[in-house]
Amino acid sequence: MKRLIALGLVFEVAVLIVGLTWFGEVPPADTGPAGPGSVAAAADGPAYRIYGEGTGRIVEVHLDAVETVQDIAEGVEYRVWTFGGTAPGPVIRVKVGDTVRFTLTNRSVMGLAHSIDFHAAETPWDVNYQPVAPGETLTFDWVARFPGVFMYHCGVPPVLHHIANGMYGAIVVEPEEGLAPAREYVLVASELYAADRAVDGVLEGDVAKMLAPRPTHVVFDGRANRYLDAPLQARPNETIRLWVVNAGPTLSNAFHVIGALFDHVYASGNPTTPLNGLQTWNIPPGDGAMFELRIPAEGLYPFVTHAFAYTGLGSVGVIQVTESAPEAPASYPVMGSPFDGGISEVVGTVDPDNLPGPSGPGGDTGTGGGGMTGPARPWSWTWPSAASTRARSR
Ligand SMILES: [Cu+2]
Repeated sequence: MKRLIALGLVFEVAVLIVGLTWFGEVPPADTGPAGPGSVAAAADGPAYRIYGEGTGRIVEVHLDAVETVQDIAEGVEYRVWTFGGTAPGPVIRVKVGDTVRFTLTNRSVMGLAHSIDFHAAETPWDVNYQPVAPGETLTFDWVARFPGVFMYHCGVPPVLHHIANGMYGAIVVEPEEGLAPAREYVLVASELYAADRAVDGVLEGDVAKMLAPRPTHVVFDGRANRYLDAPLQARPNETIRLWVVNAGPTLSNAFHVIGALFDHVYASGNPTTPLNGLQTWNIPPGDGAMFELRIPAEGLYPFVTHAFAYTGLGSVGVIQVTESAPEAPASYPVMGSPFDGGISEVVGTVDPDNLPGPSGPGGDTGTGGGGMTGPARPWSWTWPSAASTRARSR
């Protein structure tokens, strides 16, 4: 009899459990579309994305595609193809739910078609990521639905040439509710493939080296050892947040800080994907990651790609931890300079009055590989904000 009662109790408990499971509260689905701006919250954490048309806040972003000359190393002038006159292009910052009203104007002086591809966007490639002819403008809207740090780049074939020559940048999409305050920097890793000989003091891209791949420079923010010469600063024990994009075009970046560990690494920079206590994180070309670290002691902490065949080609910078570091910015610009980690507003836009005319025939039409090496170009000008106009002796 006792056994029967015990069995009955077990049965009732089992029914109760099944009932609770069956009729209990179902966590919100995170795999399907819902109403405008709805949040796909994980059962026990923040949203990794939103659906719908966002908050309605519109952020206008206008980039000009233009070729110019940039110092990619001490005394090395290189013909960069750019968004906004710099390689990388400006650091863009928006929030989840923002509508990015994007305009691309192609001010190519080499007669090249250019295009845009935002890794942060969901938008049809066959409509919005298509080549834009010189002199033409393309505008489209997209909603930032995923937080993180994302590459943007030109996608005109051969894409290898357009990315290798500098047509990329980073966009940070912060969660709508923001993140805890931190000292933030945005870094874009890439490699360059300069020809052996300069034309009129300027090196152009070498397609054979791109294909090998045999980079001549591996850099953060468009210049070898940029932050060795001008270290990123931070104070002891404050949270340093590094948003890092690897533009490639081909190499991975084994991101590592010498003398420190990462408190957290967020794949693709998505704040809902934390990993704790890591030493090195590999960022493939076309991806990004966000790193948070707190360094207790004053000193110099180099950040490198730990793929050491490439480190010496310029892929090293320094975080200088010092009590005397200036206070971290309270906010960061929507369009930030790529040459200081995105902390100051980008200065100026491409001035059409300073642009020379088209270079005539021989440019890359977007379907072939021309226009990168060959005879001297019939123009001579530099983007006003270029770090230097120093000519390379040859
Ligand atoms: Cu392009």
